[in-house]
Amino acid sequence: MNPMGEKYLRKDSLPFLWCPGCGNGTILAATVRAVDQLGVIDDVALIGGIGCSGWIPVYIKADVFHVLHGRTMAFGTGLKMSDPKRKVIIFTGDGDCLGIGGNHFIHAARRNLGMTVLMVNNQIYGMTGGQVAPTTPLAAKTKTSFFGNPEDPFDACELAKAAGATYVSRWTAAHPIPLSKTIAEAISHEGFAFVEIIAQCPTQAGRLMYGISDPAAMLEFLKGKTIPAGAARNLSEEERKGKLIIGKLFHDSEKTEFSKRYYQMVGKSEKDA
Ligand SMILES: Cc1ncc(C[n+]2csc(CCOP(=O)(O)OP(=O)(O)O)c2C)c(N)n1
Ligand code: SF4
Ligand SMILES: [Mg+2]
Repeated sequence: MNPMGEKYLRKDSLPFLWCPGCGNGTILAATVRAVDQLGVIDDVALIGGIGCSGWIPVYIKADVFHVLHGRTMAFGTGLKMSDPKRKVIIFTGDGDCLGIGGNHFIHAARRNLGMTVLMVNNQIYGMTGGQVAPTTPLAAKTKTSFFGNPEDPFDACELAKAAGATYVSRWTAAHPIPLSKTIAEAISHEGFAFVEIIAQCPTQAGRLMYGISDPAAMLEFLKGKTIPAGAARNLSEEERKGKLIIGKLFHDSEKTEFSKRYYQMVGKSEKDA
């Protein structure tokens, strides 16, 4: 095992439950590198929802909570408000975050609550067998949209920004190095930081939607759909259609983080929390 694995993985929880070539392993590695670079492993609280992606924190030696489906941000809110010094990092699937957990998500963003939300977007409900998700592309075939998905998907980054998130970024599992740097930046951001990570799910999304079950081919496919945010600014709406705009999309470092604002208003120091 490599030194990072030795240092941070719960070896008694291995092997990973993920399918071979799943993007969640890359996201776990990118998170561990970010936490190691910042030297904050003792300050983090890692919260995972229900779904394949919700298992990412379970393998990391830290304070970890594996909570109800869609309730990561509800748990994170309680945790942050009672212990504002904690660096709360949330691992949530696209279904977990935008489907059942959609309401918690928009309100945590609206409050600019200090947490890092890593939303793994594999465009499908992976763990339960490939049902349509709020991120499933229009016309895509899944187990529950056999004739094609009649719904338009959410743009999670636009939603986060509109709701009040103060740091918004999008990468894919095919960009592990910038992803790790972004996660470090998001953890260092005081307010609500949202990182959407487009990840390959060869078993469900790959097979059902794209007819690609090879993880490497799926990664190449996703990479081919990306455009860096800077370059995308010069493209027309038509040229951007169907593309994934990657990079930092929004950053406001001025707005006061919620727990700080709350403790100031009630005249208490957050140290008394
Ligand atoms: C209250 C509740 N409703 C439904 C489920 C069943 N369920 C488990 S995971 C999941 C969806 C997982 O999809 P996503 O959040 O995108 O995570 P992924 O597995 O794709 O990483 C569902 C519907 C549940 N566990 N609890
Ligand atoms: S079903 Fe998809 S997301 Fe879940 S472990 Fe398998 S490849 Fe990964
Ligand atoms: Mg999913």
